[in-house]
Amino acid sequence: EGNKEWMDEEDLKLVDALVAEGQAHLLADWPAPGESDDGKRRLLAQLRHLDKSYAGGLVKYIRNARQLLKDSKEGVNPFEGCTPAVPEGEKLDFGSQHFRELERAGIAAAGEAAIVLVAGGLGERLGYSGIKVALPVESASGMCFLELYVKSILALGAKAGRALPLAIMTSDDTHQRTVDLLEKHSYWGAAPGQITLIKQEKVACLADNDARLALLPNDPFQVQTKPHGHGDVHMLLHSSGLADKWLADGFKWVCFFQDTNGLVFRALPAAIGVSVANDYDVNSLAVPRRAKEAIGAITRLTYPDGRHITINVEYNQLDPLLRATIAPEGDVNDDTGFSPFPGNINQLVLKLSTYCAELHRHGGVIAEFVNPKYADASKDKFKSSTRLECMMQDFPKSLPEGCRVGFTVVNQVWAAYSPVKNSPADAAAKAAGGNPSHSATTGELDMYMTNCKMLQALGARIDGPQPAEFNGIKDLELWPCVAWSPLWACSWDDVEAKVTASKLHIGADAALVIEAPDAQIRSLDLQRGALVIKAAAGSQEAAAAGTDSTGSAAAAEAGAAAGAAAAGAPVVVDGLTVDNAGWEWQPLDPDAGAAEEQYIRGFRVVRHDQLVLP
Ligand code: UGB
Repeated sequence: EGNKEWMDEEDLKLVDALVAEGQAHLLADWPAPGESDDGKRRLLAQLRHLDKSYAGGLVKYIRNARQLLKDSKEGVNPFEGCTPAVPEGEKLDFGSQHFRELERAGIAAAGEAAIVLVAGGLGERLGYSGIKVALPVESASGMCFLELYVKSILALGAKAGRALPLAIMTSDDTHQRTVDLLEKHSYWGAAPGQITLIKQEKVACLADNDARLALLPNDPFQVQTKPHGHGDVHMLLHSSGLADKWLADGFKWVCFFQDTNGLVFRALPAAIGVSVANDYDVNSLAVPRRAKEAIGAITRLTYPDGRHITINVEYNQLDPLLRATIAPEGDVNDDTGFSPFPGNINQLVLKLSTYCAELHRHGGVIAEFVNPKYADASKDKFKSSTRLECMMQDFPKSLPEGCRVGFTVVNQVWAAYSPVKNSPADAAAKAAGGNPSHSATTGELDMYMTNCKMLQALGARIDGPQPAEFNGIKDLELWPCVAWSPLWACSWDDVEAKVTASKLHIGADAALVIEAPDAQIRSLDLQRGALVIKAAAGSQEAAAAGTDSTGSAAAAEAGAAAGAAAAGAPVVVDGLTVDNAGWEWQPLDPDAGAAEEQYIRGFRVVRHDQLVLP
């Protein structure tokens, strides 16, 4: 009691409210005033911080937790009475005429889209010590994920003649390093204020079924905290005022995506096109999913009262739900080799007016859940403290009846979703079990495959792929290592306009990197080796003839032979044959040291020689 005398009014109010909510233990062992006062102030400051950073405050958090812990103990099934079914949605073939029409429509509408990246998670599963958005998407260009995303948004904005806003959700684990990365690269040319960082806070851990907050075992003046999940993004877009600002600024769509899918902007514009065509309030991008694969499943649920929603059901809940209802065999592949339930990839297109209205209704706190690890069957004790969590894809769960919720499946997984999530050991095990490894290895190889298949579909002659094995992941396909900046091409139409595909040949061992935004490839025989078309200040035409076999020194000659054009003119590759020693994707020697970025891929790129233009 003596300690209360030095507390200010705000502390007192919070302490009284917490004690009334069963949290007296937080202060029960406090020594008399004058002893450990710094520690006590530290705890009070933390409690105030936790109170402010949760919509409704700590008391609301504790009440929500108590109810969810009770439900969990009693085994309440969140899908009680629900009948699942395979939902109907738009299924697209990457690059088909229909896909390209939707992509065109989506790019036109992207001028009215705000973009949100959730990047508060650390790569613990991946075994990478840095922030994941700093990882190279692939080694040919070395472009990191954040650069790829920012440049994609710049490219879409340039088409619309408008700077598209990007919000990045960070956490204490990732915030400073994300700021540093952006500043180091001068935001890759984004306009001042175009990128906003919103930081999620951790939430208090819970020690028992009464939702008593857990103090750290070695510090009686600190509550243990853990991440609340990517669902925080909705609360933050509301509390920061960003969602409302975008609506007021005339934006119509808000698109969400996760941190390490280099292919996200290959499918997102078409998904925006689908949203426009169907006037969807919510549209989730999805890919074919193998039964039991550890990604959520888009499912149509019908409640006993006839209501129905189309929602993500996490993979560990889908199988028991199916067994208990329509399919005693559970989640199994059909004759397409995939589960009939498409896989959620957490790329969402939401109608901004509906989104903002919902945020005002519930503050952005959506569908929390708790997942305690119980010490025994009595479910009275936890093995370790737990906390409430939430997922961004659960947003539609609270939507009112009548909202239009759909999804868009891209039938070619390799063109839409290849995230970097798993450590080499986990990745190899997943691959051995017939599942996508979602590794740094496949994240890189799938970029090359997608780029090559796009060029091939447009009429280019692409050799390969070559069989490969890296990090114990067998049966990989190493396509020619083709990478380009989104500022060069961010759509099928861009690629078609900038490459005369019928006059392009790329050999199986070749690498091609296109950075120059206005580069044109009119005729290129990249027989062997590496070609880099750089975005140079004062670009010059590299209309080149003859054969390069001596590496970069030949570039000047090649340019000079064709007569270098005025500075600033686009690089035009016309009549160029390239044959040099190139780059080698060399499996790592397990006994030799390697950088983390190489280790998680299982290879290093040895750069023997290259031609650099201009
Ligand atoms: N993230 C945050 O920003 N904050 C957090 O507190 C946590 C994460 P994970 P997860 O695509 O394979 C999701 O950990 O949550 C960011 C879907 O729920 O990579 O296990 C983090 O930085 C699941 O349905 O994924 O699983 C990252 O950008 C399925 O679609 C993103 O949230 C699965 O992804 C995802 O975090 C999948």
